Amino acid sequence: PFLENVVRHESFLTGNYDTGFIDTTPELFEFPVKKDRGTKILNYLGNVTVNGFPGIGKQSKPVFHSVRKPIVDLDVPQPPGTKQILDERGPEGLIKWIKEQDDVLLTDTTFRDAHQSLLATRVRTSDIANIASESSRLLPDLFSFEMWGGATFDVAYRFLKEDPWERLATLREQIPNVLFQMLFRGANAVGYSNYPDNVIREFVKTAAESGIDVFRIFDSLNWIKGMEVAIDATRQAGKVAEAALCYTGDILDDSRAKYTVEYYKQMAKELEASGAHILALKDMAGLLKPEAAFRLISELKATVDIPIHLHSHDTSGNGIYMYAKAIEAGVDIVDTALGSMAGLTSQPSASSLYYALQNGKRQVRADVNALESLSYYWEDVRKYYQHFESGMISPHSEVYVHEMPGGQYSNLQQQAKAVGLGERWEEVKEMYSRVNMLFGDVVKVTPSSKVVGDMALFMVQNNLDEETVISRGQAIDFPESVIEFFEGYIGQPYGGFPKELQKVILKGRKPITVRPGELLEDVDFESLLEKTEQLLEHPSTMKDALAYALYPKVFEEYSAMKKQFGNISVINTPEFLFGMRLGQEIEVEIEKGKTLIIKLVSIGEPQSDGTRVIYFEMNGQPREVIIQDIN
Ligand code: 3PY
Ligand code: ZN
Repeated sequence: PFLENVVRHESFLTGNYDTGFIDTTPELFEFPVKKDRGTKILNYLGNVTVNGFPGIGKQSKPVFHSVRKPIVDLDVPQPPGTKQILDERGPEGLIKWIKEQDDVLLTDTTFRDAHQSLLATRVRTSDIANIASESSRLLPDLFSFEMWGGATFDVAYRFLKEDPWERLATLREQIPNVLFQMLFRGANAVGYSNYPDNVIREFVKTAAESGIDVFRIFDSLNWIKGMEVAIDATRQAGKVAEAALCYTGDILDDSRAKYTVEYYKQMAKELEASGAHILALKDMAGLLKPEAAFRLISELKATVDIPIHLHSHDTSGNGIYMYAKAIEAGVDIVDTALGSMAGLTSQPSASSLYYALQNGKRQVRADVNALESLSYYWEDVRKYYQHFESGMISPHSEVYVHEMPGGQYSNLQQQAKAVGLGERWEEVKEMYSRVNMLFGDVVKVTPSSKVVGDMALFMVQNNLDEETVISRGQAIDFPESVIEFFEGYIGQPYGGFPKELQKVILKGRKPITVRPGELLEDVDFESLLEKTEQLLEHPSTMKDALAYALYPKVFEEYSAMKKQFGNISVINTPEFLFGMRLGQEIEVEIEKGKTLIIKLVSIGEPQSDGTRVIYFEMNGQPREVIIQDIN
């Protein structure tokens, strides 16, 4: 294309050029962008077939049978649900409605926390979108679908190479009747450290405009100051601010005196006063025991006037028993997942809870056959992601000792393997609980849980114990996240930092005690928009700018990948993760009504430069791509 540009250039044609011609005519370097979506897709398929998918590697492709989907008449409009209540009556009207319900309401987490906790967050938009219309018709009685936020935002760009905003738009179109809920990490947004206030405000505003109704807002240290900006932004957007108390320790254990019923009641009062519409009790690790749940929910109901929404993980196997006690105590809403995506590090199962409460005083309002039929779909889809399973196959009551959040378990395990500690996983878990005590018994949830995890890996790897960390600490380079934590950049822990350890870790640096958002400069969205436009090579939006503001490097890699392979979210998951078998023929719908029929014909021998030619047929025509074999 460069030579073509030169010979077609006006200066060249008129002979009016000198040796500076190339330097002074940058347009020579603007090559026409090949809009060949088909070739890009073939490049992706060739690549993944030869080199495997990150985190899975090169595997022979499993045989997947077609997924079971419930038969639902999609021409019949969706029955109205909670979304209509919010849109017609506003947050206050919705709250009033919740309080009037006798039954316990459900949030279904299958689209977010369930796969974050079981499958390292890897479930792709296409697999959720494929069942969204059916879900909206079969589960119109839900309080909400938790379907966005937490780790899904980051993982979409980082590993799935797809745009999480498109997920939101696609699902919103298909599910117009049930509230959409997201998990928002307060001043950490959907990232791992505090961001400037204008990023938090703009994120909430844009997410609200794009379809999120309920923002579950928490702070990883239960520091209310870290939640206030997000609560305010949610209220300003006219949406539902669900502010969370993160539960840790054991209120009934006198030897764990730091986090008491009084502590949680006080925090609940403050959150109600700061404008929360709903109070969430976020039991991110599944530490809340049944009797403790009865006691805490009873006390919280007597303390605040707003509805209470309970979130938990079933790691110990006690989830249903615990929920039943919380429901007896009057909790308004609980989080469950569809059966095949429930249990273990995920949420308790909706259908199990249904049967547990059947014919009792307070029941689950849902069509249990609908729950079961959707569960079959997920049982089949889950198999695609088998390589991201944690290996946990039965309840782990040891969670009460290590206190690791459900969403962290499989992620920290991957991290341990990556640094060569796969064989010492038991030690890492034990160290995790020791680090917690070393740090002064902190709330552990993203990102504070990541800090504890990083420190645990670091100590196991370097054979350090609590004593040597302090005595030899001056000579130790601690992990970056640990330094940031002790500097106060993810907030202030309840009871303060352990002073001696803080000194050793900071080595003379001064910690902050104010809200990081007060010190961080606002970002300039204009310049971020320019930047993302350059990266994507097409007009960009506030959504792109927000993603770039949160994780610039991840967004750069995502844009580079998009340029190379185009929109790969249209490829079905089996081929996306495992590539194609020789002779296999697949369909890829690149846009509505436009389908490519792709056949893998043969894979050439590796050349001396490490490349291979991959021979395909696309819509009957022979096509070749050249792939670098990195094995
Ligand atoms: C997240 O922040 O992603 C969580 O799921 C915390 O529990
Ligand atoms: Zn959770």
